Amino acid sequence: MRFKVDNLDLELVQGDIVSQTDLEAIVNAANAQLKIGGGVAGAIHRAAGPELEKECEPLAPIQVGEAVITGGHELPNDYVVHTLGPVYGVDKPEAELLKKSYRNSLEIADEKEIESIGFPAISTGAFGYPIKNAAEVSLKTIKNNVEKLNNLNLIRFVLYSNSDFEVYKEKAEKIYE
Ligand code: AR6
Repeated sequence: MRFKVDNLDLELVQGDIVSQTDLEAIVNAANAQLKIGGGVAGAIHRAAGPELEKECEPLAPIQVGEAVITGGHELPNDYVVHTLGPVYGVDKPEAELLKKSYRNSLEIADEKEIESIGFPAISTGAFGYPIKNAAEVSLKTIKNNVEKLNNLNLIRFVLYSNSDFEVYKEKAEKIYE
């Protein structure tokens, strides 16, 4: 599923963030210490190999909403952007912090002249952010920041479950059409 936002393509797919072979960068829903962890972070570190954690070490800890960038190591992608989303019900205001995670991830990638990037649904797993609210915040943040981007021309949401994909699809149709 694809939407045109100015000169940028926004795609929604159901799949695994570590299998996006055509993207220059993928985003990690990281922990503050930038260690392996579970969910997306576990999958990314396992696929990238131990050199990723070594590269991350001097960059940690990161704050909620912050984003840092590393190489992709054994991943098919050149770069990984690591961002720490808010823990729902703990890090407040949640929506502002989630927006910050997306905005900072987009900015750091764009500054590196990256043209294509894939996002998981940050904070919606272990961090408990309700998927409907997270979909709305993330899709609107992208819409509101597109004009500031000089290099990115493809942003892909990679949703793990079919139900998350359906939620994103419904929200994106409202926000982008
Ligand atoms: N590809 C795409 N999406 C995935 C994948 C995958 N391989 N695996 C899970 N998801 P989470 P968070 C979905 O928990 O909520 C970690 O332990 C998942 O279904 O990875 O930001 C870190 O170490 C959910 O919708 O990230 C942190 O401590 C979404 O990705 C903490 O979890 C995010 O789930 C971060 O929690």
